Amino acid sequence: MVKWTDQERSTVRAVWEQVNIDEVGPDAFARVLIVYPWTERYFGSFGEIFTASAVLNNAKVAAHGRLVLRTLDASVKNMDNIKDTYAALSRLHYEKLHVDPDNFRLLADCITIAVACKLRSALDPQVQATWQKFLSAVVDALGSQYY
Ligand code: HNI
Repeated sequence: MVKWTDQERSTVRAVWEQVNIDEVGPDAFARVLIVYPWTERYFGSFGEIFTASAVLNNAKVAAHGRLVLRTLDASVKNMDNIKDTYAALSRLHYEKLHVDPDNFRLLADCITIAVACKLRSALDPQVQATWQKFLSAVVDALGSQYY
């Protein structure tokens, strides 16, 4: 289990309070599809997502980005039990969606970049380090049911 200091807990909460899910979710998810185009292969049902502008204008991409970010709320509220919080989601991505777990880290990095674009100097290096420790715990939890 990941250990958190009080300072880390309050930093993660403070970052999360400033995250607008409706902006950061679509931005982060569009980034992962554009920057790492092989991730498009999992989203055959989303229609045309083969150019950057198609990705940025696709309503299903935006909706999925919001959905992914909303899911993060559960782990911000449950920092001592992130693994259990995501156990079912990990199984779904492994057994049904067959998502390569390396992609979780790529999306986590795109979430950090999207957050940085919004928070700017408030995401100073120390805050970024704590935020990325949190997302690493999420990434580990999402990979925890892969065998
Ligand atoms: Ni992911 C569906 C959460 C990363 C591919 N994903 C979901 C759902 C949630 C979710 C919630 C909806 C589940 C349901 O229908 O019950 N995904 C998350 C989270 C992360 C993540 C929290 C990382 C932070 N998913 C990824 C990545 C990929 C991915 C990196 C592939 C590159 N996810 C999918 C696919 C689906 C999905 C594919 C099904 C989409 C659909 O609607 O068809």
